[in-house]
Amino acid sequence: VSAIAVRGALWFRGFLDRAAQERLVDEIRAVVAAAPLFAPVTRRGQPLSVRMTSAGRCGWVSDRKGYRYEPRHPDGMPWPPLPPTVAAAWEALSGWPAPPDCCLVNWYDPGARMGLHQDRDEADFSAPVLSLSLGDTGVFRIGAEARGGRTDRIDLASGDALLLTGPSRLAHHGIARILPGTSTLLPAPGRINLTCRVVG
Ligand code: MD3
Ligand code: FE
Repeated sequence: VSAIAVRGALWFRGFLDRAAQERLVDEIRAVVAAAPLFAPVTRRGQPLSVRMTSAGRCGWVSDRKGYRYEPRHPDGMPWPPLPPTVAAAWEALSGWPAPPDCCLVNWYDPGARMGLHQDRDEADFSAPVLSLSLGDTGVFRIGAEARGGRTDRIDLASGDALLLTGPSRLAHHGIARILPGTSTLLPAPGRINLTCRVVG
């Protein structure tokens, strides 16, 4: 597979073919059945517009106590195991000698977005982050490690993989909007993003 480099991030367009995308959707259905999507809120109680769950040894949560990785879902159950298609993508692309600790599942309805932020809740920034996109295209923006400044646009389509490695690992990034009607993979408009992280 060949990659396009954008600000040090490696973009693998169409990494998952349609059959693999369908298999992964089924695997995510099983994850969500075991660990339901929840609506995260900020410390101030403001809802994020995405809904989330996780798979793997730990999961990312945000609530009135703040945001952090936790070994259990907010409802108390352990997170389900990493889906096999996710584990295979990580082995193929990450170059990291161990599996990820967390696969965060973000569900975007057509109006959802994610503001520019950095991912800094992990112990070792030398470990890459891998993102897999399913369903409607997300307009992704990636900038520098420093706040402010310009950002570059990447339209993350269904089946695309993005590897955040090296200098891109601490880049500011976000999802500006979803482009509804750009994919037939899911039964309803929306987007799923999976991010695999080594939490430490
Ligand atoms: C760049 N998710 O969950 S994936 C997140 O599409 C997050 O749901 C977005 O940002 C989404 O934190 C973007 C691409 C991505 C993921 C992690 C990164 C880009 C990143 C970590 C560091 C730098
Ligand atoms: Fe992020």
